Amino acid sequence: MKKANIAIIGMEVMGRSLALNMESKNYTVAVYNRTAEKTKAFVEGPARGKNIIPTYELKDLVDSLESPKKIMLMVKEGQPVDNFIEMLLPYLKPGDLIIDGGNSFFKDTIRRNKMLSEKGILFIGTGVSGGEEGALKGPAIMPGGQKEAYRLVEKIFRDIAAKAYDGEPCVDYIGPDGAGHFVKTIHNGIEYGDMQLIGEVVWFFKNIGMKADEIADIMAKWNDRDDILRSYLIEITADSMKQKHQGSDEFLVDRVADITRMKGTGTWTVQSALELLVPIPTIAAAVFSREMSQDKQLRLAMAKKLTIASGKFNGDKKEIIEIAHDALYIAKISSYAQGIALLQAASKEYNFHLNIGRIAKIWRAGCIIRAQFLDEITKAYESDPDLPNLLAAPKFASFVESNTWKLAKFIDVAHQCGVPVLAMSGALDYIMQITSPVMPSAQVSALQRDYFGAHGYFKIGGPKDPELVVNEEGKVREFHTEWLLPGRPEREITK
Ligand code: NBP
Repeated sequence: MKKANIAIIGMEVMGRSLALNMESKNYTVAVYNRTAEKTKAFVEGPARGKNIIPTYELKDLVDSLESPKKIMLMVKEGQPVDNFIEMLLPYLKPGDLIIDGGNSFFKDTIRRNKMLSEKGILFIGTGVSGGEEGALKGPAIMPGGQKEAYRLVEKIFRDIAAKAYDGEPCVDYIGPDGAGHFVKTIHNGIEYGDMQLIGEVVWFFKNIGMKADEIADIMAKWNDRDDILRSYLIEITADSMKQKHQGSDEFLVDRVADITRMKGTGTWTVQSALELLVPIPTIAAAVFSREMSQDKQLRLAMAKKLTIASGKFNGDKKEIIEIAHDALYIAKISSYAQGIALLQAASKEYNFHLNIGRIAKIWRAGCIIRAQFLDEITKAYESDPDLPNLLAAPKFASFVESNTWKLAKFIDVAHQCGVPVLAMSGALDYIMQITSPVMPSAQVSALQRDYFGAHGYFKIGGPKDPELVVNEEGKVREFHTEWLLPGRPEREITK
């Protein structure tokens, strides 16, 4: 019997779709699932007559494979991944490869990679983005692990990956051990930001009296424009807003509860940002907004206790729609700038050697954040790999410089109309903070910390000189005021 080229463990939507995708590209795929009925249903259903080999024992699964063995796990992240690795080990030889294609926590991937490397087993932790349809027709794939491990699956991954408009497969070697899963996590964090920003604009439109189909038309027009907002998420917003509630004339969106659930990746993005000291206010606002959305009972109760006064919109509707477009445009740049800054910090901390331009290329098709705009990010980092921040890329900087007032205006009008826009506000304040040579809030809090805790402070040259005061060797000088002593003398702290 012909040996299989690759095995997939986990016959839920992702595993099944990937198996069919691989088979359609002429690979023979062996499959296995903990619950045997799912394997059976798959091979007797959508996989019937295809080069897909069902197995019901892990030993049989491994035996059915050509060497070196390549086994891809598409199971729930966490303990199930460790369990399968443990159960597979007795059947594997040095040089064989395990691939974890689920949404695993990147630190687990680093740990698993180390443990398996010590046994000579290769390990790839890869992000696979695009949901069921992506997995079936072409996902964006973000593999991290040993380079020689990637070489074993490079052809398969390139064959099954989504193809961008220029024909390039949306897959590339990301970096060592946890790099792939980290990048997938931040991809999802950015996706949270995109979804929240669009949600805030849509809700604002609804609040100024627009109907769902009217909003759908605006979104469709924005998607047709040849600019930054043309993206899958705008496209599906337009499409889904038109959907009617079954059996009635109401729009489905007006009957869907305001509760957005989430899995791990958004939270992991924010946790990483906290750990690496990288501000990501828009993405964090998206996670916090989902948390608030889930506390429906609290919000229902609070609405009865407290009414926040809000005005009616009486401005020019056409004008505010244009302002909202550019506001969303800028907020999106800000949000991606935050996500990329986090990728860069992690790259340094974990030696991932991430190439931002190439990562943006992978995201151009197949995944949820796929968008034309990603091409601009690639171009920005190709022409200047040392960009201090995405916002500094000339194309984005010039737009942001002349249009940020629109984001401020949008936020102002939304607040006046009683529409919370946490992510939009985070996007604006991020731009304002990152371009402030002097952050007034920080000056005040530095002084407070020294007052109550003798924590010390640095100095700047003066009201018109924001540069730090340094000594002759170029080292930043640190000071403390003796707040409790008469005359409050200042002394320099030497360490
Ligand atoms: P699920 O995330 O729903 O996982 C189902 C699979 O995990 C089944 O094969 C199930 O076996 C197995 N499993 C579970 Br649950 N607990 C197990 C345990 N204790 N021991 C062994 N196996 C266990 O499937 P999915 O939605 O296809 O996603 C697969 C992976 O891909 C996940 O990590 C997910 O986060 C990631 N992902 C999903 C999507 C998506 O759109 N769904 C997109 C991108 C990435 P059973 O059948 O015996 O219960």
